[in-house]
Amino acid sequence: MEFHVITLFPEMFVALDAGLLGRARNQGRIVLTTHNLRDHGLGNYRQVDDAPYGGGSGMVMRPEPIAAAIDAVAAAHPGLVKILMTPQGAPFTQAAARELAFADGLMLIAGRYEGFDERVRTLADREISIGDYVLSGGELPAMVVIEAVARLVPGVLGNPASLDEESFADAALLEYPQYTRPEEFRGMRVPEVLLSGDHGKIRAWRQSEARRRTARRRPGLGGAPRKA
Ligand code: 9D3
Repeated sequence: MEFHVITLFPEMFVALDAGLLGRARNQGRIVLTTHNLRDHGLGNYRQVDDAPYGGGSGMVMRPEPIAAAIDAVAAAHPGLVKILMTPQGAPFTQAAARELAFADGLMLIAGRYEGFDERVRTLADREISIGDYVLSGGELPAMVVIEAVARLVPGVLGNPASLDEESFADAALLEYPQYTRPEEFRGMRVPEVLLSGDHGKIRAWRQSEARRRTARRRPGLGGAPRKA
């Protein structure tokens, strides 16, 4: 699967050299290419932003450089799903990641400043936000989408069994509590049931812990309504 990012800060994407994704890229399972929006900037100063019509503080991304960048990437790589990263987009979820994983490739458009000229929206297939908090640009959100989608590409994740577990888990409940060695840490013991070797009992304990935790922390996430 291919990921193409249009951005003013291509250097930020070195973060994706590390870990699972770095390995998948080395194996050729995924391709990540950044495209510098500045290359399509206007005039001697390669301008990509301008003051808002109607006044107000801050700068807005002009449409022409973005359109030129999108057209250049689309001409070289046909069939990419075009995604505008914007605080006004649809909230990004695991369900959205699963949908996007079917695409042959994604084009992610990351903005800076106070946002895009409204006409830029017509150039994208969809708009995504990663949540209701204010960031300085669309780069980190684009990386979040890339990581969530890439790990669903066959062969990228080391252990495909954990994919099954999570597709079922994210539908309904939070994870049950997990423990590893040592048996006692700072006075806190591993629950006795996990040391019992009784796999029926362990399964039942994990399910009830997952339900309890979900009801307390995320009422409405498949769990019972919150208790006082
Ligand atoms: C001061 C008005 N701001 C609205 C809350 C405008 C604004 C804030 C932040 C305009 C752009 C940005 C930069 N953010 C993104 O480009 C962005 C983002 C985010 O900030 N949070 C969650 N998801 C995303 S996707 C792109």
